Amino acid sequence: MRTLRTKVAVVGAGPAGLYLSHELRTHGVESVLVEWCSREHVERRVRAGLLEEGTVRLLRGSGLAGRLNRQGLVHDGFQLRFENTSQRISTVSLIGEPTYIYGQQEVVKDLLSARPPDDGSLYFDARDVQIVGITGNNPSVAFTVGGEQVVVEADFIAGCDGYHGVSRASIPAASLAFHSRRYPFDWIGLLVSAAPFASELVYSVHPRGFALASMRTPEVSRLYLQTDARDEQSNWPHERIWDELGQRLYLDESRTWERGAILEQVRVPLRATVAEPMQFGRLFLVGDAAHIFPPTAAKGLNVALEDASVLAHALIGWFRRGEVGPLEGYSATRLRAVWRAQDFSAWLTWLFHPVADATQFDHRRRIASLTRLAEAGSSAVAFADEYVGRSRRRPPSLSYIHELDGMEA
Ligand code: RFL
Ligand code: PHB
Repeated sequence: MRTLRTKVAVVGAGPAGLYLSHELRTHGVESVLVEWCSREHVERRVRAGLLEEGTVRLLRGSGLAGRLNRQGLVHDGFQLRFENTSQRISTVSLIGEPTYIYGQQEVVKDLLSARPPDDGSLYFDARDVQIVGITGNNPSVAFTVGGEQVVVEADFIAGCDGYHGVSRASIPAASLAFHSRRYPFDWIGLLVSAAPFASELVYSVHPRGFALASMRTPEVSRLYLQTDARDEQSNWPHERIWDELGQRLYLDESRTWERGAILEQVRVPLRATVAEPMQFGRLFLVGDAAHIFPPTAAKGLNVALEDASVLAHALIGWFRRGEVGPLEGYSATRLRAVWRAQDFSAWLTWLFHPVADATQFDHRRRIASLTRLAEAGSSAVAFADEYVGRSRRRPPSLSYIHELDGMEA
């Protein structure tokens, strides 16, 4: 058995864990990262693609954006299609901020290549990962790798191990509120070797269901299609997916659309979860380990990196300057941002996805809401603020009424 000692043990080498340990190392705080998959798997996992301005700023500020600056696609806005029309919503015109397209696995590759090679602080292929002693001052992460038992003792543990990880499960159920909502639809997601459907993202709301035409590079498309959660995947042969995408994207019959080879196909259940609080003893939950968003508003990766940045700087403050406040405030600070993003994601999910038993009333109301967004008024400005994530970066400015006494009836 091998025992190591570090300041922060990080569980999970997704974007949150990798970014957290990168920031810690840059500021002189050592950490050890433990991941149960292989490096190749982690680098190849295709997931998010849309980065908010705040995320790009974080990556630039950490010296991680060389390739992102060269290869990332900057989008001033997107198309919103409904009722056979296409409206352009320009977030740059509305609030002065673009969004960026750059694959999550590229962010992961950039984070991995920024690490010093083989310095012994990163373990892939870890088995039987366990978190021990989070209520004491010496928590640890135990695992086996290549048949050897390893124990990493630390001052703190960062649980960055996603929705299915061990971190959240290590917190006693009585100390954690776990909120969840399963939406009644899934997405079928395709990664396709073909030029993007349009130069910007197309969100399309059709009575047959929602479709999204996104992209990864000028040569690779990312396409999504709403399906009922109970609908068997075997009901969706490729031909039907392509036909349905064409109809839902209001594809002009005169236009030929390069279908391209399907490189990967996934089924994404739409769900939302929040674990409250995001800290228990010496364990902090970060990213998908603490919260999942339905992918509609593309918040998961952006909020995960924001969590990692806030926690990194709270830990740096603790180790370098003895600051207690930011670490104690981590959970409350992040939950405010998390619920804000959940609220927007839920609202957008219901707006974009017709349910199976929708009535004409529901349909007309949905069109009225979409029209309001397309009108470039205050609704569109508020929408753009949430879509690019700017609203989460503003400090809260509510004037709370703490006392009900003395209020007029
Ligand atoms: P991750 O990426 O899940 O990483 C967790 C890591 O922990 C490892 N792990 C363990 N390691 C050790 N021991 C254990 N017991 C472990 N259990 C798990 C895992 O192998 C993995 O390496 O979580 P993280 O870092 O918090 O990052 C979150 C993002 O991955 C996620 O929120 C986004 O992908 C969500 N998402 C999107 N977010 C956006 O901001 N913009 C988007 O455009 C966007 N599109 C999407 C998405 C998610 C999607 N899917 C597949 C759910 C589109 C889709 C289709
Ligand atoms: C994606 O490209 O994966 C993507 C883009 C925008 C979204 C959701 C997913 O709103």
